[in-house]
Amino acid sequence: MRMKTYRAANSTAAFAKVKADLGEDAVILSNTTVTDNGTKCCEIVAAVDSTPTVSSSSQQTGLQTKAEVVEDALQNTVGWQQEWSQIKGQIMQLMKPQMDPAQLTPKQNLAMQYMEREEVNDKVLAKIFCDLRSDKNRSIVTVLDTLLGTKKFSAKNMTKTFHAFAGPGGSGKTSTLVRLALKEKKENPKARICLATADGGRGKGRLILKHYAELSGLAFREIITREDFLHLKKEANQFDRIFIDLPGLSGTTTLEEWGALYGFSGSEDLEYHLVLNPYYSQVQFEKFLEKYKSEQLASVIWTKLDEACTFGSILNMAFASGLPVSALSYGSGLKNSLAPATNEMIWRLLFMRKLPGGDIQQ
Ligand SMILES: Nc1nc2c(ncn2[C@@H]2O[C@H](COP(=O)(O)OP(=O)(O)OP(=O)(O)O)[C@@H](O)[C@H]2O)c(=O)[nH]1
Ligand SMILES: [Mg+2]
Repeated sequence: MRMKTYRAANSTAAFAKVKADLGEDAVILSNTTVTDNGTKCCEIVAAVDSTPTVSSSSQQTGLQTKAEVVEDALQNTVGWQQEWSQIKGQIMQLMKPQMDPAQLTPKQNLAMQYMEREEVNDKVLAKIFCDLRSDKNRSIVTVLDTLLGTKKFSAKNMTKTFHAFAGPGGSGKTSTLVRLALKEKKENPKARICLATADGGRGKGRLILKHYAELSGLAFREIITREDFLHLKKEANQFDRIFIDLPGLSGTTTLEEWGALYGFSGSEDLEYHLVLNPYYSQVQFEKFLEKYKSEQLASVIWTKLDEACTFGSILNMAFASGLPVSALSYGSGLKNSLAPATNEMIWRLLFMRKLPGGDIQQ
């Protein structure tokens, strides 16, 4: 067993070093906050089985031969998941010719065309088609209501104390958190709200949170390591709600791994909200489903609706994940740019491209 110590600004950055150096099989032995030259930082001790995994030639030269590169790639990518996804794709191709428009009423066909225009994927289209075909009088909205749920992001609906905002880099996590916190403070000035950042490595997000916390009389905390989170948990009874800003997770790091590193996993009073934009590709959405899957994931928040051309991904994601949509954001400013989600808002987006603020998206 090989043991090494890593230091970085926070656990996310230290963990990235561990992975880059020791690989995916590294085990974290300790994760603590230490002081280095007067600045708080994270120290991780990690270990890995010392059996070499690469050939001796590549160990000596630090380079892999062509054959080794191909071997590595094949080993890592051809998993059963990919095969299954290919099989599903082929089934969908076989299904398509059977989705005969003659089996639907003209109104139902028109609704199907709208869904295709919005880039609703084949799996969802097949489900909608089958449901409509079984009942000529059935309206598309009643079918869509079974595929997508909403849960308005509000103090009443979101009863947990800790709400952490996860998602790809730049998706709008920090802005969403600030908007939701300010909205709650406005609705209930007595609410004891804390803004916490676990994204210390990226200066901008941290400064924005600190700024708005100071400006609006909210508490501010920094989570550099697991110890800081444990400490925040201990003082949680001072707050009605704690909003936590997470970093965009790089490379192969998953939310579950990240959550385990910081002690979020298994915290019953904590839930995650996944912040996404509608214009990622289908392949990216499939990756995100894997990367961000967690039993603590409670909702999806869609941002940058004002920058999207189609909105089918909202339905695709709801169908694939089973998660409700909790909020919609449609502008870069912090004011008048976010609405707690309702089904009607999403149907207006899909059929009329009408944003929650009332503008029509071209
Ligand atoms: N047009 C538009 N811009 C938005 C929206 N939401 C956020 N933004 C902008 O998107 C940019 C990134 O937003 P952030 O909130 O910093 O995103 P983030 O996910 O925290 O980014 P990282 O912390 O870097 O991963 C900022 O310039 C925001 O103003 C939106 O609904 N519409
Ligand atoms: Mg951020």
